[in-house]
Amino acid sequence: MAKPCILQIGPYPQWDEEALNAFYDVHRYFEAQDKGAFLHKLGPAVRGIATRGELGANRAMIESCPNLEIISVYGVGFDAVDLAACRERSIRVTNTPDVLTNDVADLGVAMMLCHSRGMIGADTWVRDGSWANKGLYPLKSRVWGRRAGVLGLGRIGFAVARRLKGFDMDIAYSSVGPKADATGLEFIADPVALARRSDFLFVTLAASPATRHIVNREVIAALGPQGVLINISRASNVDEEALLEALESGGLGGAALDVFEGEPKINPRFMKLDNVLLQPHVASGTVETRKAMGQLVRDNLAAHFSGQPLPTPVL
Ligand code: 8YV
Repeated sequence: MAKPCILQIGPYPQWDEEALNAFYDVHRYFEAQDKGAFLHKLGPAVRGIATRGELGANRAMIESCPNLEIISVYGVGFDAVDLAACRERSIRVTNTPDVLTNDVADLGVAMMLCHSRGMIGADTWVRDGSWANKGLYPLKSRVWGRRAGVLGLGRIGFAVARRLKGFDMDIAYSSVGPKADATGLEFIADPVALARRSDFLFVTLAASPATRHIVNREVIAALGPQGVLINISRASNVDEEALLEALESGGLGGAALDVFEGEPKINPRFMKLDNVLLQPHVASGTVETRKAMGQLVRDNLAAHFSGQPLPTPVL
């Protein structure tokens, strides 16, 4: 039987490319010079799309594949997939939850520590001879025992909170409602109130049109000149213009960010700030987790094309 035709939206690690190519007739969208012409020609043959969390699949792309059956997302976030377009044609959508939770939480907590203790600057202080020539590195702020807010207590938010308990932090959270199993965590529904009582505010909620700019000017002002915002979710959850203004004016103490509007081409204003820690969307970026994500992408495709239940369906 002919291999099903798959449209691959962005690159994967080599081990995933090889495994995908073994079972599918894979066409690399990201390498096409004229993407419109490429889709116009290939579209009718495409039965599946393999994409990444931040790349998704938009309506135009979905509409140019009239025989599309499934979109398999390498990532837990599926906000970049046009779900309405998928529902209209009963196109299945899958993601890769759970396997990345602990790595994403690890990076969020590492970003808090790195930012608060000035570890990047301290590394430079050693390398550029400042330690020998200028003396002691400037003192930084402690993390343990301080107040943390977790905006969005889903799988990743829970994993962050679990880790923060180990730093004896005073933890509160905001979510769609109070969670029965959030022992020891205070529920504060209003993001502004949550930010006001937080030294560190973690943004861990799944992005959707409803959460767009949930971290707005008011939330940022409530976090204040001593507060630090840590975003390991999606850029769309934060009003980036308001964030930049607050970071530039000192209205916000600092930010540690793994996600950006228009990434990977981020706003150059971030580069001029010394109160930010910038990461290139790597929260799930370990070999172990990425291998598990790639496997799950293929498991979902394999299940679909053999008529089995999907392991991790979104739609
Ligand atoms: C990316 C992510 O998919 O899980 C998500 O939603 O954004 C990430 O894991 C990853 O960077 C691969 O592109």
